[in-house]
Amino acid sequence: MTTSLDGERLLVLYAELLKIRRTEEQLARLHAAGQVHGACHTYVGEEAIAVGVCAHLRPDDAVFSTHRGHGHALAKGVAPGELMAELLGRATGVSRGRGGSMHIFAPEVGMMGTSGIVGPCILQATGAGYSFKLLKKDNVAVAFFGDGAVNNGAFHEGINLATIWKLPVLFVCENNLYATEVPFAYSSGNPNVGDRGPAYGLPSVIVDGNDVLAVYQAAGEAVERARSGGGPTLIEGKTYRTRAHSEGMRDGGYRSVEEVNAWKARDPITRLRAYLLEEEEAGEPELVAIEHEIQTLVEEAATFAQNSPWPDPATAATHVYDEENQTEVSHA
Ligand SMILES: Cc1ncc(C[n+]2csc(CCOP(=O)(O)OP(=O)(O)O)c2C)c(N)n1
Ligand SMILES: [Mg+2]
Repeated sequence: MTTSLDGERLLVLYAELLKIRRTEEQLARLHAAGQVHGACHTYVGEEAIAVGVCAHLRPDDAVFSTHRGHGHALAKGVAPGELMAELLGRATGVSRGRGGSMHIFAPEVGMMGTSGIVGPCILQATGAGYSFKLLKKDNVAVAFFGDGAVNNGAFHEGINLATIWKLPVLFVCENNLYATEVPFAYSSGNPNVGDRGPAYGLPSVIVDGNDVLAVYQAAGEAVERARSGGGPTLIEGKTYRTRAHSEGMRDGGYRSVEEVNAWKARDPITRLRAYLLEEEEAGEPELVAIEHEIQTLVEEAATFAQNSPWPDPATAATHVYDEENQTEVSHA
């Protein structure tokens, strides 16, 4: 690990990683208690990718995410309480309790949606990049996607268009080695998604996705290139999810305990913590204070979510159409 970031910025990254981890652990407990309605795919072990990329983004930059998108939403600025309330189906949820884990939308902070469909986020980010270019804005669009998306046609179509039109897009592949229980080694002849970039004429980089500083560095260069008209970048982060594919699912038979433990030993949060202490960027009391602060934030978020009202059944048909710009339609 190495960086030119100052101590203050490093502690922000540390707090962001912890915020995602503790929120996911809390959601897992709520799921086990039967309080989460619908699926819950946690991002535990992969936090460094969302944090390292989103640290460079502005609220008006657009993120398009996956089924494993809580970390992207939190890193982009969605409050833990609104995220948890959404998974609990409450009216205070970020999508007013209508969407759940895979419909997290918060356009006010540029969170343009988690999604239950694997692949389209690549095309949506390409489209957003195209609109930014047409509008002559210096915004960037980011697609986060898993290794399971890269043999979908969306990968080829989105990446090719973005490259030839030099669109301001970051294609961020979170290669956690499995698509549910299918090893990437089985579904691809080349273990490196990043190796595909040169075939498209697309700048590409492969990084240790469990090293937030390496991700931060690669994403910084990619965002700079995109904002200055240099076009897209493909970033492959090698990472690993240390919980089951989805909460409540079995987690055996397709990977070994030894493999899981080897990756747990490369935990992105533990590694940054050790780096901060070794490099004397922070002392133990400072880190413990941040850990308490995040613990409190997440506990309060859970209480907020659990105490929030259910949506009023009378409002079931609202938020379906654009209510602000409705015009009367005559059926005469
Ligand atoms: C188009 C499409 N095909 C199949 C599925 C079923 N499915 C849900 S998650 C998943 C695996 C995705 O793996 P990956 O993209 O590597 O993400 P990860 O779960 O590893 O984060 C699949 C195949 C889907 N949701 N959408
Ligand atoms: Mg995967």
